[in-house]
Amino acid sequence: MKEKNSRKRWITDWWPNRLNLKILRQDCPNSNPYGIDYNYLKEVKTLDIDAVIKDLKELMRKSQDWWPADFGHYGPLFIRLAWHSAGSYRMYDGRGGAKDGSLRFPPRINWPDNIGLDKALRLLWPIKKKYGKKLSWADLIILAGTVALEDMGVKIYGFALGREDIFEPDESPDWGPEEEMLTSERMNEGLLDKPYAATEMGLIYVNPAGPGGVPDPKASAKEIRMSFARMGMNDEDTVALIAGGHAFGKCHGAASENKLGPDPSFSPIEQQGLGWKFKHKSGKGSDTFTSGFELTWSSTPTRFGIPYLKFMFEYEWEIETSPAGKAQWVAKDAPEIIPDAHDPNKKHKPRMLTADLALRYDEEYAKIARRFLEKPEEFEKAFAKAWFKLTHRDMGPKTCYIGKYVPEETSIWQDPLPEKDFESIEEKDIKKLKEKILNSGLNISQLVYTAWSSASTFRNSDRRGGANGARIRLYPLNEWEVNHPDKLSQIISIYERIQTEFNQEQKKAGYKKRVSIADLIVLGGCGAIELAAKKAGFEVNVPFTPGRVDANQEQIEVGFYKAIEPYADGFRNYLKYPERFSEEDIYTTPEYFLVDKANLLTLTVPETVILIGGLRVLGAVYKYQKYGILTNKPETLTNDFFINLLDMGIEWKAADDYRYTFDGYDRKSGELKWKATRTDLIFGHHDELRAVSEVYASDDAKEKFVNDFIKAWDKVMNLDRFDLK
Ligand code: HEB
Repeated sequence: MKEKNSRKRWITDWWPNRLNLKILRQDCPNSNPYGIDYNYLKEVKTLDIDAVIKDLKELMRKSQDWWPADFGHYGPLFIRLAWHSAGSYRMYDGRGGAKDGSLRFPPRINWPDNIGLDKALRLLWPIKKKYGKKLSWADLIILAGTVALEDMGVKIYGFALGREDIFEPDESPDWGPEEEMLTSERMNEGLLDKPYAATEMGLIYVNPAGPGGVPDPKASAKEIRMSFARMGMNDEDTVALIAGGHAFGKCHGAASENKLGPDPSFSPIEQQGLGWKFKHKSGKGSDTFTSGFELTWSSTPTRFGIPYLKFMFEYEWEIETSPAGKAQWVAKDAPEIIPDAHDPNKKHKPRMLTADLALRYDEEYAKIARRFLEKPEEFEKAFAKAWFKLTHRDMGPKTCYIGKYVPEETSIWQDPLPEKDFESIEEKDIKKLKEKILNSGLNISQLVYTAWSSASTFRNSDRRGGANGARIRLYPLNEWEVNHPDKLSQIISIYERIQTEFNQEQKKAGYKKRVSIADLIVLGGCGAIELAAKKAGFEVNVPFTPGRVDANQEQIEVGFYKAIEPYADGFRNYLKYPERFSEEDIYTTPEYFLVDKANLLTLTVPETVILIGGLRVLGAVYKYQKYGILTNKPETLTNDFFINLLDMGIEWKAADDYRYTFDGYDRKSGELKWKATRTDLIFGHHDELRAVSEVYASDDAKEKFVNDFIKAWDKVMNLDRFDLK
């Protein structure tokens, strides 16, 4: 069976090292059954959320025979569903998370950590069915978990709608190098490789049984701290989340894992997408296998409270083996005070996972946990707030939140911006300001590079960054190596001078129009491109939409922006560690990082090609080095990059030991003509990228090149303009 199914059929099976561009054509409009006119954000605004909440509360307490509810309440299962939907978020690339409902698809639906969540989704189906296009799975999953918390006694901090579903797997995240589930090859000297946050393949965060299955609570604490930090959670958030989450529900491990069927994708067709059929007695209710642990933490598993924390510190803990053979901890000398999930006449002792005991045996965690135990209101508040962050942190700025339960308060991780208390500049101001910028002594390369650097901090994965706010001028983005920290402040001070002049003029005249640095940075790029097009013989207008505001330093989440400093950016021909990638490992090559970045910028294959070709001839490359500037007329918007790249008169040779930089020689004269990196040459090497490059290198494409470049540029400049959408 295995052999038959492993037949090589796809191009990626035969040529696994070929750069895969698939992630640049995900979610194409024709895979969404609602069609291109469908606007989820508009639909969900008309949703009666209180009706959904009422339905959810009823559904949670109505046990279904096909999958009976533990303790008569599906709440704990729905909380775990929401947590596993949100919890795969990692801050380095903002991927994972809850915002698109991708938990419904492989790989996530098949992860061993998500066993049982296939059932949770099916339990919610009647509600999804009832509200159809007005309520996405992505929103429903988080709402279900949040309503479950409320129904079981948590005072909720807030909830926002606005997560739009995808209809195919999101293949953009690099989930790890391992070929087997529940293995780990991602740790180096005690640190997780970037961008991962989970310690093993197929886990949301850490192994519940301790690192590599070794039941050592202190070592588990270390893993938890590293792992949760990569989701942007500090110690207090982390303790609150774990103690709050495990106030509810139970672990399932009634019998040996040997009896567990395959995951949903590997399951037989008649199971209709449900996986992990458990061939032990009834296979459901008290005969369930989800994790292999068999325990309930709290004496009130469907009521929020502190029993979890109380028992943790009250009892001494002893290792035992679950019926499924996994190591877990039981409270020594404790009475049987824990209810059974299905038999009212049965009672159990308190039990814990190794990862739970991290909260007791790690000094820092224990301090927080003891404080929560003494001050339950503080605990509840911290939990509710951390839950809100967990479940909303990939949605972007508050302008993306919808519904009546959006909290008033603003959080730093929402990339807050000041209120716009002025009028935007108009056509005639734009013209004047553009001229001023072009006469300020800054050249085309600098203007384009700075605008691109500002706007391309955006990433669609968690909708953070972007040109609005002009964060690039604030710490720590102003110290990112790729942003030219030594030159950037001079450029910004020129913009500040222009800004002051304009705004003072306006003020004096009694007008309310103001211009932001954020707008000027983008405008400078647009003006420079118009000038470069003119030099190439084309009078064009580069669209510019004003209205951006400037963030202040207090609005910057410094730790986050420090952590996400880019180490590779093909659009600017930047690579921090050329020595670290290997041609053998496609997921570490500069060209892979380029595609990865293009995906975060929501670019298509043609847009990626055209932007590279344009940025290179404009000279907007890291440190304004020669790499990729395949033209004799730099700062002129020609299609020279493509013409010279595809020129058969040039022979390319590796110029360093890492094979990152290359020299292009004239075949006849042997003269060195060009310098380039892998992120340039990939456009001639890769068949699909070459096919698009050919279009733009053609004699009939000079004008098309200019127009298409401007269109793609405009798209990037406005990626974060949620205020306009
Ligand atoms: Fe949890 C459950 C682990 C965190 C919430 N968890 C569970 C389990 C396990 C775990 C193993 C069991 C599963 C079954 O079913 O069997 N967790 C864990 C870990 C961690 C966690 C390792 C890290 C440290 N959780 C968490 C959080 C939350 C949670 C954060 C939220 C907030 N969980 C939860 C719940 C549950 C669990 C609710 C129950 C479910 C039921 O009942 O169904």
